[in-house]
Amino acid sequence: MSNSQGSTLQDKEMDLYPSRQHMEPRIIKRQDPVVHSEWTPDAVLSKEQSDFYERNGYLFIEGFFDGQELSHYQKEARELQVTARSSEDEEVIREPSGSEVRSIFAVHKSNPVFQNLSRHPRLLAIVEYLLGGQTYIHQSRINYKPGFTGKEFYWHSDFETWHVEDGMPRMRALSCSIALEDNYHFNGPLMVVPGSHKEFVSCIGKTPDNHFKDSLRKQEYGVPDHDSLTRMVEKSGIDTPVGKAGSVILFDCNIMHGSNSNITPMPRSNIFIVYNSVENKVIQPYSGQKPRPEYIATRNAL
Ligand code: 6CS
Ligand code: FE
Repeated sequence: MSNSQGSTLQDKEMDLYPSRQHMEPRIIKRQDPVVHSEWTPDAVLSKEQSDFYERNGYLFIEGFFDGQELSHYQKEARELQVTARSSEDEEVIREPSGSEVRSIFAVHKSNPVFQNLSRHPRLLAIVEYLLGGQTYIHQSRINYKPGFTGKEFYWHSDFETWHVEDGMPRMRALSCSIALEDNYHFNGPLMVVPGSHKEFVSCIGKTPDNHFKDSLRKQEYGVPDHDSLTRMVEKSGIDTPVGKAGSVILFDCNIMHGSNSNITPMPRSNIFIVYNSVENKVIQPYSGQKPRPEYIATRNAL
């Protein structure tokens, strides 16, 4: 493909995954690997784990953190929650109706404890294996999902948003969710559609300006149409990987996922860290709109 100057467009600049551009939803086949390394016997994941991630788009690891290390993260997150209640910082996102703290963004930058956690060698080794080399953090946050009032996250592919709104060219990123509380099937845990990471659902609707101001509280654009989601769930079902505090879920940037609200008394807080390959740094948003702020999507990495 050529641009107006007649020079060849780089792969990176071509929109391989157009979304929010057409009147009808469509399915685009994934054009990128899922596991970006060759498995060898000395790999940090077993062959079964690596194959499971490739096939299903996620991997659940029970008891990844425990003991004092875990208590340290839990205590720090609770303290941040208390401070955030009376904070005016833009990094603090509130529930859609009400003022409870929903998320705190960029904790890997603002907080030394979570900065250390984001560089945890055992975790990074797995991330680097899956993404095939050096990475940087595209986004981090604590999601609180408090008891009684925590609201849902509607179905979405993270990559759809990161591509359209942040300019992430390819599928070479993943999220790591670290449970700070025990996750049950009833307190609004992560739900994933296994295998959905191999198809990109191109969504309808044009992104409103400054969409992030609403979408982080309640996402309404960049969500799949009912028919596509129904087809995906009929084909593969829904998994809810749950376990004790300290468990970790790694999930591919394009897996279809969401979570229900939490009307139980048990909060369900977790830390999300999004790693992206240094070979997949963001360019201008594919929507042609203004990029989102640095605390939501890193543009000045390393
Ligand atoms: O905006 C983001 O980057 C993330 N948050 C939401 C609610 N949807 C897309 C993505 O996971
Ligand atoms: Fe998400």
